[in-house]
Amino acid sequence: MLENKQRSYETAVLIGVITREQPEEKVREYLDELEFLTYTAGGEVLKRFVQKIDSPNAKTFIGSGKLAEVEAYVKENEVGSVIFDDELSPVQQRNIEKQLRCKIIDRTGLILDIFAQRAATHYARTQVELAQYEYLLPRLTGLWTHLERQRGGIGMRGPGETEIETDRRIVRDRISLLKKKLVKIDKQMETQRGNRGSLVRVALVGYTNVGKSTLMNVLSKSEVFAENKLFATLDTTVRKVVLGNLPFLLSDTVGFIRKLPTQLVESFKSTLDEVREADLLLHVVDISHPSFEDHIESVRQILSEIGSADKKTLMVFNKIDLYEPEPLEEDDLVTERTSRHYSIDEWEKTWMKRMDGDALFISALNRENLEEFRKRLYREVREIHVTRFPYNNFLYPENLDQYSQEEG
Ligand SMILES: Nc1nc2c(ncn2[C@@H]2O[C@H](COP(=O)(O)OP(=O)(O)OP(=O)(O)O)[C@@H](O)[C@H]2O)c(=O)[nH]1
Ligand SMILES: [Mg+2]
Repeated sequence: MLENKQRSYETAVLIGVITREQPEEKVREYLDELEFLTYTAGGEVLKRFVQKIDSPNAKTFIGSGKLAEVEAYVKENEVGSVIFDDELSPVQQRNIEKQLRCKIIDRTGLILDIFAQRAATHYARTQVELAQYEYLLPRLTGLWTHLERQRGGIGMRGPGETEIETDRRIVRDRISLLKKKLVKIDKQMETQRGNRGSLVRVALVGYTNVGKSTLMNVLSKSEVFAENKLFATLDTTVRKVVLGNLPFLLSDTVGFIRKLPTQLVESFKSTLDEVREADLLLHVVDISHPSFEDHIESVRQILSEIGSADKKTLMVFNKIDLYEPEPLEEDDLVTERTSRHYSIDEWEKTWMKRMDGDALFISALNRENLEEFRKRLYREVREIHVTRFPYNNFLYPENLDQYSQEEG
């Protein structure tokens, strides 16, 4: 479970539920994201099952009729895993597993699995391993009760309980060992960050796959790994960037996602410290994504969880090259015109207007509007820089243009 192994391709079905809080349209978007996560984890989705329920069934999450339907499909198509968009309780997971006889994975488990696959450095691996064990611990009881029932109580109860206690103890020991290891690495990282002096620090934050690493590469002319899968970046990369002759540090870090497992937020403490200690955040948004407003909300929520909600932030709306409003014919009087039909100009006049020039629209890939973005970033960094080094204020002109004129 804790190995960083390459998976071979695997078949999966997805399960989502429509409730009062999650209307059908939202569920469709959530399942789109879950399918992307599954693909990132090395799976192929054969089918989606959606059920409308008032509240989840305590024993099996979805109703028994729906579960029977899933069961028939799983048997017929030799499905490898059934993936739920919502978090399952250990009891639900066990019951469903017993009936379907294949792997049952929930959203948290899937995200942890991707993190495990992607963790490349010792540090990231330690962080993910800790999160995985914390996810596993409450589920150990469940696993054992399940076996106990299968084998019958008599004669099993004694050793059974000992065994589960032993398992739990091993996991707890491992957790505390990993925590100690992380404290040690965190200290080293802290020292490293301390050694960087008082240069202005800028951090790229945003939902996963929005183009943070691509923007980092464009700005710093470096080669950070970027690809069209989720969580391409797990480790933080820090680069020194010079705009005009103004130097600052830019960091690229792990992407956020809706319902990012709390175990991960905690164990990625040091990675997220980079964000916490930044002077300025660049919140990158994929404006071509239909749920980009929800993504902004998820990111803001995580930022406030790590105590960084009030930081100075520039909103960078990326992928404008891909942005396409939904078409609406002029003679179509039936369809209501919603934000899905907005052009980028119209978007700029919505709540984005209140951001007072703190919203920028770019394409990192096609290098569109990058000059404007650089200038805005320069102004922002300069402002922080001159409060820190007032005596060499004169070195940095108010406008980045003055450099290009000199250079030109
Ligand atoms: N069309 C288009 N694609 C872009 C743009 N910027 C980035 N991409 C693509 O979007 C995908 C994700 O880019 P990354 O830079 O890896 O995104 P990230 O935010 O670092 O993602 P994680 O590290 O996974 O959180 C890649 O396939 C990029 O080529 C853009 O402006 N336009
Ligand atoms: Mg990245």
